[in-house]
Formats: sequence, structure tokens, C-alpha cells
Amino acid sequence: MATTTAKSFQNYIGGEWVDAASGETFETKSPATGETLGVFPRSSADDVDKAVDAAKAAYEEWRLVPAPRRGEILFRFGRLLADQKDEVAQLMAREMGKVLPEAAGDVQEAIDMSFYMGGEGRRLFGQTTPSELKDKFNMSVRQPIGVVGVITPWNFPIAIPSWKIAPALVCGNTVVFKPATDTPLLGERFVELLAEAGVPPGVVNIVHGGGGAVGDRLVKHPDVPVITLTGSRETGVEVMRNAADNLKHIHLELGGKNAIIVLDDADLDLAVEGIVWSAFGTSGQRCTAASRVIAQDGIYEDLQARLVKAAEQLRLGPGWEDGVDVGPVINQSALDKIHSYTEIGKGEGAKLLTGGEVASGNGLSDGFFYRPTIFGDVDPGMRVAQEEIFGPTTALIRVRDADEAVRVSNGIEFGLSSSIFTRDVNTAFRAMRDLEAGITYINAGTIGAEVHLPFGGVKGTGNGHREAGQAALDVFTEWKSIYVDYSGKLQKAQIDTAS
Ligand code: UN1
Repeated sequence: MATTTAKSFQNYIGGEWVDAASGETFETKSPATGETLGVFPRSSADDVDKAVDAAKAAYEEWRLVPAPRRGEILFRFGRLLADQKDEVAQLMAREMGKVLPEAAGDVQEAIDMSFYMGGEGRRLFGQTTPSELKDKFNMSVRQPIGVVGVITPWNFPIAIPSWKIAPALVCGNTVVFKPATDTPLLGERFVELLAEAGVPPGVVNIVHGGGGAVGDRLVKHPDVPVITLTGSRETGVEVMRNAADNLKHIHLELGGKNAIIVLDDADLDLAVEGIVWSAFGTSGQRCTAASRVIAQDGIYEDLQARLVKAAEQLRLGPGWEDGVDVGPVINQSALDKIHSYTEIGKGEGAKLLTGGEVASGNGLSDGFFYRPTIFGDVDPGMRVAQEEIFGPTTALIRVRDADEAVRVSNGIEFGLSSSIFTRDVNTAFRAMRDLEAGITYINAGTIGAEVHLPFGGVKGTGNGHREAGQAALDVFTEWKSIYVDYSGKLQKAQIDTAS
């Protein structure tokens, strides 16, 4: 039954645009208006298998393409993305919902990552080191691994695919990419531009569809030795379990419950700006979002009043409209989850200071809009202070001093981002050392990671890997140690020690 005139899209496998084997489809809709933006193949294990076969075959040639040449394709991709930055940002405001300046920032992260990893094509450094024996040469080199399964979320629909696909490619791997079902249009555009940049057929393949069918098959497929996933903690644990029999390389980027600490000596104007940006930017749908604010006694009341005022001034609306600060959340189930936490917080005895409701009227009724929400008098153990909400909700917690603030900040299962506003250099350095997180900001909010530094977290945020920066190369390569003996005789390491 055709109820829409929206354009239909296909999977990209082995350089060909193809429908799902089942012929089934799903729609992508704007979270701001409900408008259907495109129709996509609902793929199954058969489609994944075809894509993996194509990627496996392409790997044999791609791994031998000199790394600087692979990097040049990423440079071309970065340039194409830069040429189309405004258009892709518009598409993102429509399909994912974030406001235009943030959408442009998302695209910019991908441009930066492509150039950074493009340059890596001329580095990919290994080590040379002396041998313990005469006339012998030792070195270590990075080697590609094979087919990488890339599973990405909807909240950074261009940036996060680039964090995974750009390093995977420059290292010489091939890719099967499953974008989130909430943002297939942006995933599709990403791959179209890669193909236009000159990525050979089969080197990057896209298979649309849900985690249950497509994601699960990728994770279990014996010919996919690497899986990189950004998603929820629950999904991450399931992926690790399902991949265990094949001993895959699993790179996981999971949740956060990030806190901003504000001490009595902080620049309060700056802290308020940092909190509003980190808590309500992208409607709080970042794994780095500030969903807790830990405030010292002396400034607690003042900070609370200022935050409530600032939150109430934020304008909600479709991301592409001028003057809009906060766009919709991604879908109905996100809206329901966010609102359920408002009920949970109230039930736990936290004080609802502002927000706490679905926003409607004034052009908002067809979308998934939620008022920026602040809870006060939150106890650090409450669920609103412990669990990832992934929406525009933050919890204010009162503490006596910096030591208590750091303890509260650390008292969660996650460890992604952290922040402290203070003018005391000694306190700042102690916090840099003691905050249990992969990222710490001093006098800035919890968001704003740059692509040339490692990105990731400790504890329940991941499994010890990092993406972005040099650290990403460890996910997408294996080390090989090479010993070259040019003595012409059999020298025995650890035995011929006296020469
Ligand atoms: C994420 O939310 O998964 O630092 C990534 C930031 C962004 C990336 C967020 N550059 O918030």
C-alpha cells in the first residue's frame, strides 16, 4: 500500500545499489514534523552475508593499495563533504532534528576526521628498535585486519560514521556499515560521497535495517573480525557476548552520566553557559551530555536560579528555523523514556524546578519536543542521578567541598566525560587526576571533543578502547613484529648472548 511519495533508497553492496532480498522497507521521518523523508530497505541476514562477501573480496586488493593513496581518497571525501556542508546540515536538521549550527558542527567533525585520517596514510608509524643480536634488524608494523562491521547511532549521524569508517579505511580494512534506522538518509549520503570520492566497489558497503536482523548478523558473522559500535550499555554487553565465540575485536562506545562540578570560586556566568550548552545542546542526546550538575553550597542557590532562568529562555522548534535553540528528540519512544524519568525523579523526591513536560502548540505538536528540565535537591543515589536519560534533563546535586564533588562525580557506573569550574589551579589539577572519566574539561562543559584526541571512557562506558586520534588505529590494526637476520647464520635469541 503506497501511502507516500517519498523517494526510495537502496543498499550499496559491491558497488551496486540494490534492494533488500526480502523486498521489505521502512520509512525515515522527521522528528520535528512527522514528514516521511525516504523509504529504505529493511534488510535481513541474507543482505548482510552478501555485503560481507563483497567486503571480503574487496579486502584482498584494498589492503595492498598504498596507505597514502587510501588517504588521498579520504582527502577527496573531506573536500566533497565540505562543499556540501550546508546541504548535509539541512538534511540532518530534518532527519535527526538537531539545530542547524550543531548539524553543521557534526558535518565539520567528519570533515576534520577525514583530513586527519587522510594524513595518517603517510604515517601509520610502527617502531624500529635494536636487536639483542648482531646483524639483525627489528621492527613492528601495523597491519589491517579485514572486514569491519560499523554500527552507528543516530545522534551524530555523519560525525560518528566518520570516526569509525575513516580510520578503518586508511588502515586498509573494508567496511560493512549499518547506520541507525532513525537516520538512514544521512548514512546513505555518507556512503554516496565516499563512492564519489573514489572508494572502490566493495570497500564500503551499506546495509540498512534494524539491530535485531542486520546488527546481530554482522556481530555473529565469522568473516567480520572487527565490530565497532556506539550505542547503549545493554547493546554493548550483548555484542560482546555474541562476538565471544569468534574472539572478535570489539570496540564499544557506550553511555555516560556526565557531571559538571561548579565550585564556590567559579566564574558563574561561564559555568551557566557551559551547563546550558552541555545539558540541552542536541536536546541532551549526546553520550557526553551533562546530565548532572554538582554545585558547592556557597553558590548552589544562585546557580540554581540562574540555570532555571536560562533554561526557560531556550526556544524550542524545528532545527532548521532561525533562532531555535533546542530541536526535537529523536522519536516517540525517546520522548516516553525522557518523560518517564521526570515521573521517576518526582517519585524519588527530587524537586522539579522547570520543564518536565512534553512541549506542544506553536508548531510543536507534530514533533517530539520536550521542555528543558532541571531537577533540584537531587540525592546522588537517585535514579535521575545514576541512569542515562539521553534527553534534555539535568539533576542538581549539592556538595560541601571539592573532595565530595569528585566523589559524587565518580559515583556512577559510567566514566565518559567530566568537568569542573574553578579558578584554583591546585583543585583543577587534582580533579584532572582524580575524576574517573576518559575526558575531563577544566572551565568548559562536558561536550566538545576534538578529533585528534582519544575519545572514549572508563568503567561502564566501554571496554578499554578509544576512537579518534592515534588511539583509533589500535582498533583497526594488528601489530606485527618482524625480525630480519642478515648474519647468514642461525642466531638464537636469548641463547647466543655472549657475542
Ligand atoms: C557522542 O555523543 O556520542 O564532544 C559523541 C562531543 C561531540 C561528540 C559526541 N564532539 O560532545
